[in-house]
Amino acid sequence: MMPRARFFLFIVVLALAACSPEPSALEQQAAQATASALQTASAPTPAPAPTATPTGAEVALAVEEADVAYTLVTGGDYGGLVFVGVGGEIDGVINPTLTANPGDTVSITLINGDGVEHDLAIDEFGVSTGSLTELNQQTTVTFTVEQEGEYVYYCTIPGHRQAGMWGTLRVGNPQSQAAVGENIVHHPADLPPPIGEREPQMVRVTLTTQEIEGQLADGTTLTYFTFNGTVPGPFIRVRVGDTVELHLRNATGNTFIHSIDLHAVTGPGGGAVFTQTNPGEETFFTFKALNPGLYVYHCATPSVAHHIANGMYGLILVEPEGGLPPVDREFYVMQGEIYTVQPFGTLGHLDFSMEKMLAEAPEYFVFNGAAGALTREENALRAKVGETVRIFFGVGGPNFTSSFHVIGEIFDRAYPFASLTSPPLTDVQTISVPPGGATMVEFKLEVPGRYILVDHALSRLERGLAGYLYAEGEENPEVFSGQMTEGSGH
Ligand SMILES: [Cu+2]
Repeated sequence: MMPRARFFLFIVVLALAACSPEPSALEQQAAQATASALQTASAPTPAPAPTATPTGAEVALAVEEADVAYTLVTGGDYGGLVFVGVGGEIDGVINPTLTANPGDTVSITLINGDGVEHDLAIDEFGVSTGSLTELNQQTTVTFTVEQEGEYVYYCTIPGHRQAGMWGTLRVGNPQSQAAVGENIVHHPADLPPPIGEREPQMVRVTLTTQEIEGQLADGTTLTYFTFNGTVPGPFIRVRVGDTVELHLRNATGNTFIHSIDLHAVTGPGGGAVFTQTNPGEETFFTFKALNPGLYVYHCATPSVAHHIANGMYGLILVEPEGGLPPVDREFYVMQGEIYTVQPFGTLGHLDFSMEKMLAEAPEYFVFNGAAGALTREENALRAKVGETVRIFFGVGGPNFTSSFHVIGEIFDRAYPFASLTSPPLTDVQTISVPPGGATMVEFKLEVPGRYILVDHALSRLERGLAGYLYAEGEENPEVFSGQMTEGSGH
């Protein structure tokens, strides 16, 4: 269950909740702010509260009854888009981590320290201070925390959170909630070598569907459905004219029926009609690969979107006669969404949410199965300056189109919809890839450094969707140079 505040109140404080014997500059500023607030009596617009407007006595009671009380000032002496702690252990700390125990009543007083419009919200508790627009204006929110976890407090004014106005409210010892699962990330460099020149032949492919408690994020697990234990499943590579005998095993001990629909197949259901497979059983069918291209495959057992969202997708490449032009590096990346009952960032085992899937409101977006999977040292894409790179990119979905982009690079060649028999587009920044679709992009690395794979619908970056491509080699100042200043970097 999502943690919920039992209640919250909007109040203007009459006194500072946090004090130390020697008042700091920030505390003095806060005291002035209090006086100012009393003089002008300019109470901020209250958000809907479960109770009537509190009286002065109720306000005093709420602060007094708070088990923990914190004061934050926006910007303050430090300037910039940050919260700064006032008083006690957080005095002067930028975006301090606030702590509380489960069951505590927490009060947070927010002071406008820079005269710029700000607020403070914590989504999981329904907490919002409302806008503070004037210098020294202040307000206090009081709420109760129940479930252990780490929650983000932030300013909801557009751009402010991204610029740094956020911090953590830690309730209890959330690490005790952390869960460890299996690594389900398909390594982006793990794909078979090119086929190139050969005659068509018979190819046997065996896939095993596995239901796995896998690592979705640090401390967070999910019951994945997979082909061969990874997301995406194996990269299947055949040649046009090949006849493929595809075997599907559903691992013993699984709970669900699984199947496979390959978009490279000509025939009803793409194979799904022959492969609805019970746990512990095996099915097979054969198909002739008539059309070259890069195709998505996925489980096609109802609810199909559920099976896809939980990880059941992959790519099959049908090489054209003579193969693809040679490149130095090939990579395999797929995008998907994950729908969980618990909000993004919750530790522990997360449950699949049918409701959020039907509403198309995912909590996570992932490349190769897990939040930030391809930003990790062990999974990042790696190449050298001077090399040509090819990315086979597909969208499992089930629902969201990707605006695939590599920050800092331009696709020299992009194959829209992964049509490999049409001439590629050249010099492309971003390519649209629909669910159940794919693309092939190629580029040469001219400049060393870290490039970032994204969906340029960049809100998804904050829900786990990013990958790194490292290019090693000599600097190339003719193409790219500049002076690094403090705070720059990407
Ligand atoms: Cu399935």
